[in-house]
Amino acid sequence: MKLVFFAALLGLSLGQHDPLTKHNRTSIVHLFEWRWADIAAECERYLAPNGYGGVQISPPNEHIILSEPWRPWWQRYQPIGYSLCSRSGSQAELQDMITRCNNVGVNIYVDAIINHMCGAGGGEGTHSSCGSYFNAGKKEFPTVPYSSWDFNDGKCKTGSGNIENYDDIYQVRDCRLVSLLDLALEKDYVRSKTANYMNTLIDMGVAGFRVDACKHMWPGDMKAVFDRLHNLNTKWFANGSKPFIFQEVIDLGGEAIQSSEYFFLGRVTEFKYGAKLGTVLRRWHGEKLSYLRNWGEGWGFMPNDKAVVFVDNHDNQRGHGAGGAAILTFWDARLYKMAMGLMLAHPYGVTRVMSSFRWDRHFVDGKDQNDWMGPPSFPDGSTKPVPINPDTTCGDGWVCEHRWRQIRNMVIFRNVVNGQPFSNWWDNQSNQIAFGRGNRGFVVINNDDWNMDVTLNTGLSPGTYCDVISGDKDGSRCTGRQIQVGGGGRAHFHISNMAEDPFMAIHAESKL
Ligand code: AAO
Repeated sequence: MKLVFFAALLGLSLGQHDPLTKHNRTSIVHLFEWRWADIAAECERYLAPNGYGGVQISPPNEHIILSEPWRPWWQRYQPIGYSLCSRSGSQAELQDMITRCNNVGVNIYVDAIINHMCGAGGGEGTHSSCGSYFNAGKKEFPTVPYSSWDFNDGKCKTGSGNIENYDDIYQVRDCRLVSLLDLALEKDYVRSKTANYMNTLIDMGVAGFRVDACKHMWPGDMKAVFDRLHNLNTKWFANGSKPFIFQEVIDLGGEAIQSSEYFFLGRVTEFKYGAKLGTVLRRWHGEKLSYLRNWGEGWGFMPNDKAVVFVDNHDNQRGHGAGGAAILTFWDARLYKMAMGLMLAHPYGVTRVMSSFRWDRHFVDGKDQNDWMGPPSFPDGSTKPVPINPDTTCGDGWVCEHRWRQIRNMVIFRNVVNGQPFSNWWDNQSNQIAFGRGNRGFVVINNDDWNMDVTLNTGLSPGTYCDVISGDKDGSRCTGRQIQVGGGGRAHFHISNMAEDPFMAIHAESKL
């Protein structure tokens, strides 16, 4: 009896850690600021056929609309209410996207903002995405409705009302994050409103949530909200499935609040991962690829089964959040592809791929003056669609890293090697490394300033394999380089340090 009880408890907590991706697909892509109509099309025409497991979408709730600066991307992190019209589209378009993505086995994860509403200086009026009236000064959000009773200000003890010191956990959780009106999640009323919002989305068919700003909420309050969540819609998910929860907590070490406080609620974003990987690939501070032999928990990262990992995110690719200059992004394409290749080949964590838009970077004293710029838009501020070029890339300023051959093929690699152990490590004690995943896949990387010429144990069965970095397997031939694996699994690799992409990857399904 006791055993059954504990098993049930365990099942409950495990539920929220499982992304519930389908068809052995393993990675999530963040289609940052995409319109719902474009995501729906992308699920059908690209994500499902190329093995993506799910999409993190931008916040779907009603948000403030700002003119100074003009329509910044971050206006969507300032909720006005929980109606479902946003810069990405209407509620009908949202439902259509969820349905169409689910129908092709691609999950939708919602970026949920339950810590706060808009900034205290957000003004009064109807400048919100559904046109609802609000008054930030009076803390009135009639569509929810929230009033001044529902905010934390009484509890916050700083002079400014804002978080001033990240070493004081009371400030971090009871005061305003960059002046955003801080909801009193200890109140049953606020818990029920936020849970209702999330339940509406669950009932519409989403698979889970990226929960924003979790460091700024008490884990106990969050538990009270999550305990009210419905199981997933049985039209697409097994009976009794719990929503996947991954929490944004920035913990690079050295602060009072730690990621581990949130493990019991779901997975947590591992920000050390991208910061360290960027440092290693840039070869800063004497770091080398050969040190990645014990990458993962060996580097002081959180437990594998708690982590969501990524090379960059929508904040730190433009200097917000944490990670600083080490973070690799599409702007550093060559190193970025290597970092993505490494992440996707390595077994640690649930992997998230970033898909960005271009903006006019303009650095003054190391700070990008245009870090606020929103997605490609028409003069009226509405977001542009994502056009697809004949060569499968995206147009109009949409970067679509997830469509880059090297990244897309490594997403497939990760699916092919899913469940296989980290194996056959090799390094030259410098910046040339190789490793495999059991007998299903093998990667080789050269980030030294000289050529690589080695014969290695791949663990793969003998045969001819297409390198999926320089090309694809196309029927019975390779469009890029090919690798001969001999008896005993040995293969020769030559990688020039001048190669466009100085790394190679082969796997069981790239065999001719
Ligand atoms: C905008 C304006 C503000 C204005 C506000 C209200 O920029 O000037 O006051 O509106 O009118 C996004 C944007 C914000 C924007 C906001 C609302 O990034 O610029 O504010 O929308 O429109 C903290 C949080 C973390 C948060 C991150 C940006 O802990 O949760 O700041 N990320 C999420 C979202 C993000 C969003 C929000 C939250 C708000 O992903 O897009 O903001 O919904 C330390 C702390 C971190 C802290 C950072 C940055 O990090 O540890 O917890 O993140 O500071 O403040 C080293 C340290 C590292 C440290 C870092 C930076 O690397 O090791 O720990 O330095 O100091």
